[in-house]
Amino acid sequence: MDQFLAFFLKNAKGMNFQQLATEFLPHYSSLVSKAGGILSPETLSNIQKALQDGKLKDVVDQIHEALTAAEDAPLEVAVIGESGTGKSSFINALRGLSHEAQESAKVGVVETTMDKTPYQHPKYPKVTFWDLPGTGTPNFLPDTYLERVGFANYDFFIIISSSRFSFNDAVLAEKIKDVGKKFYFVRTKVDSDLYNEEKTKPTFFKKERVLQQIQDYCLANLSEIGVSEPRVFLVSNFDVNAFDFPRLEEILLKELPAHKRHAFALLLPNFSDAAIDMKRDFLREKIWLDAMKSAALSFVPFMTFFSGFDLPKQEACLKDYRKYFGLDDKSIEETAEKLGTSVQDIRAYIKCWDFWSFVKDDSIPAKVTHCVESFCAVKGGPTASVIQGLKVYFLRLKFLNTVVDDAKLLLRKIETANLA
Ligand SMILES: Nc1nc2c(ncn2[C@@H]2O[C@H](COP(=O)(O)OP(=O)(O)O)[C@@H](O)[C@H]2O)c(=O)[nH]1
Ligand SMILES: [Mg+2]
Repeated sequence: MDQFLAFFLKNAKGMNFQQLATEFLPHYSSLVSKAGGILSPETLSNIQKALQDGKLKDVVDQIHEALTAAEDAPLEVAVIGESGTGKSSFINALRGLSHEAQESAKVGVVETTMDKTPYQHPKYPKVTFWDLPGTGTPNFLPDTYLERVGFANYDFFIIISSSRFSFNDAVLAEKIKDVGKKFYFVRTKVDSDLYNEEKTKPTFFKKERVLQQIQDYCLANLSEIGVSEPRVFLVSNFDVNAFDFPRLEEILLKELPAHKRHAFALLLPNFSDAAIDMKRDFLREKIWLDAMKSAALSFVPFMTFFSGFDLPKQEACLKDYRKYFGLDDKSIEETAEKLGTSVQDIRAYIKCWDFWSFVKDDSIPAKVTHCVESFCAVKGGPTASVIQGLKVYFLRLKFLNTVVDDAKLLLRKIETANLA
């Protein structure tokens, strides 16, 4: 990452725009998460063209627009399924809430209403999960259902079942496809299938075989009712780190439009190193794009970016990162309770607590100096805005890496406590 910034500064100053355009895409692709990045193919080609033409102001505008769109993007997820299949539990699992949490969707309540119910994500108010009326009720009218629930508002649909998918589910899937939206079949409660199988056939029980059977059965069931090439994910709402839950999250991310990925990536619960790394990749991309934007801006006449090294802004950024990784005050309190320990005890071994230790960190100015050395060699010294931009860049990377390490450390503690 740092090499490209140094390379960018040097070549922008030397006006080697062709070089910049050639190196930009391969570098960007190597940087982003395996689920894809924040920039759409269209934005990427616009940036490449602007670099080629030496129009650095256009580069700034393209990155700025993409980052703003990513930050403002609402995400609306529709969850459909018959009553009792685990819709509410699935929504709670994706929202990272325990089923007993106050703001959680009520579990085990028989549906009495035909209305759709919105559940806002507790940390990301722009993300809403919609518990839609079931397809199994006599009132289900496939021809008008999608209109009635306002299908155009949803980014994608999850169709849930805990046994066989119904004919109505298939009709609905077809209709969702016809209106150009994506849908995913989720088969819940595989934990209890496994439990029952093991209880009834202890000698022959093999977890993988049972899961394969459920998968085959779902696929046969869906093709029987007319869904072509269905994708089925086997999950337990009690364990989002197991079975197909992580794969489902990754595919949802991949298939979202670029500007919506950011919102979804941040809300993924922190239940595995892979989920933590995925989030880290999105935030790292954002840090890099911000740095690239401020670097480009420093070459635009009369536009010198000088919001400066604004400490409260940096402190707010660290706070956000802590929130994304479950290290904010409220989450730490909940984790302490889960671990049967105190907040002080957790604070003693995580490092992302002390903002001032980051500000005083000597390695950051050293990195900035190293990065501008090659740039200075071209002609003249770096402008103050370049130095400030790089300082922010290295500081935020340090925040991020520290928060990620802390999140993983805490995850290990939770895993150990669960095994004990
Ligand atoms: N074993 C198991 N039980 C589940 C799972 N998901 C939901 N349940 C249980 O199934 C019942 C119905 O769940 P709920 O989420 O209220 O379903 P809804 O009516 O579709 O919203 C509750 O008793 C849940 O605890 C799961 O993945 N595994
Ligand atoms: Mg429910």
